[in-house]
Amino acid sequence: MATRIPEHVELKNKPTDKVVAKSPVKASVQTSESFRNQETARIRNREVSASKPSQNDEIASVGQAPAKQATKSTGPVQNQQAGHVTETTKLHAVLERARGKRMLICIKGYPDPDNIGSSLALQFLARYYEIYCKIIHFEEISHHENRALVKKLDLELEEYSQDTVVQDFDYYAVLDAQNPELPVKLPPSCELLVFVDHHKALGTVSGQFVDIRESSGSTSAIFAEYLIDGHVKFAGGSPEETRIATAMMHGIRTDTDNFVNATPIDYRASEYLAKYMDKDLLALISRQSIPAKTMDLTQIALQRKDIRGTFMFSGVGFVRDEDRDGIGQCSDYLLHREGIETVIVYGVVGNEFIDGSLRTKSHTLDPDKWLKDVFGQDRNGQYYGGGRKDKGGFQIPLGVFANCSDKELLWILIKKTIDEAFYDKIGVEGKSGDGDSSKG
Ligand SMILES: [Mn+2]
Repeated sequence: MATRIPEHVELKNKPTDKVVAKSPVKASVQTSESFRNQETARIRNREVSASKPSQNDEIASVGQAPAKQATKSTGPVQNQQAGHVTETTKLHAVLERARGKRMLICIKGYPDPDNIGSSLALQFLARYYEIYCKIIHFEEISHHENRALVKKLDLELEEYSQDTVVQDFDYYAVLDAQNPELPVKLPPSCELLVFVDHHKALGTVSGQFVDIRESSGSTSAIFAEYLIDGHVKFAGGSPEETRIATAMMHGIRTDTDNFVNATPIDYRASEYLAKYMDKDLLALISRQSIPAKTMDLTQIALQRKDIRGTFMFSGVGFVRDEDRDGIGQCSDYLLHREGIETVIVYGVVGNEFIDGSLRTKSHTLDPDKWLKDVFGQDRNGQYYGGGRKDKGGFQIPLGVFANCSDKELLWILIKKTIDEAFYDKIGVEGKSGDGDSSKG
């Protein structure tokens, strides 16, 4: 089980710190002077409408006074990061070349506020170039907050099914995901047009526009930058813009743990989005109660906790598919325990996968590397786990073991295997006990 990743595999991923420079952006983007001038002219033309709705006193306490004119040069943060304007220019050039075509925006994994917010932003930008977009997702929307987001914002997202027609799309986009591989086959002529993310990249990504920035706490913040710096901005006022801004703000908020892990680009984005979002709506979306199931799961996780030094492991057994997010919420909660730096909660979800969530406040543990070390890759070279700064997750298919008729026995087997992989990694010997084995 604990397939060790050979050192060289790990190294392969190391240089991705500088992905932006390395990614093979195939597109020969012509950032010609004429294009720039054109862009500047368009910005000037739009300034008036873009800065119209400044309800300045309404703007939340994001620190900086709101920019009075939405020109490219406003805001001290922006000046420090002048290089990013280039990315915005490239994106607009790529969209311009795809004018009038059809693009599928694919949400990989479970739809969450950040990938929903970014998808809406891309759809908004693409519409300016008359690119028809359809947003699809492959997994069910499982988190109660995310269901509320989609419902309250009345969003049109399509869950992929066999009836979904993907044949007539020229391009696709993947946002807020570590790689662009999709669970479905698109026609060979369908090209990756846009790939934007803030996680550590897995391998190299070949797309016409690739922007991977680990320096950002969220993908929505990167998209806000395209709105701020580009010539297609929110004009304010339309219900659609309000909805998009609200979703993006929610995405930034959740991905940065309520701004605890926010970076300058997240703050800058929030300052901009605050002008257009609906505060009441945001409050409504984020103030959902904790489902009873998650409470129950947390209780189980506490009962079964296994503390090893600063680590806490907990196997919660079989979990229904729709309660999957409870595992992550459990880990969040258990991390509050004094003396614990890293929490991993795992269970069998939907009798299909062993699904686990890692949370850490350790300064030295890198969740991405740690989980990849522990579980390795499958035959196709896909890692079973991964993560970012302070959190990670893993998913291991049960495969044929899903058919085991003795679930109790199966769980003992799973728990023993998983626990031993963890013990092996942290260098402790120990029996995988079922109850609280917190001996320190
Ligand atoms: Mn994200």
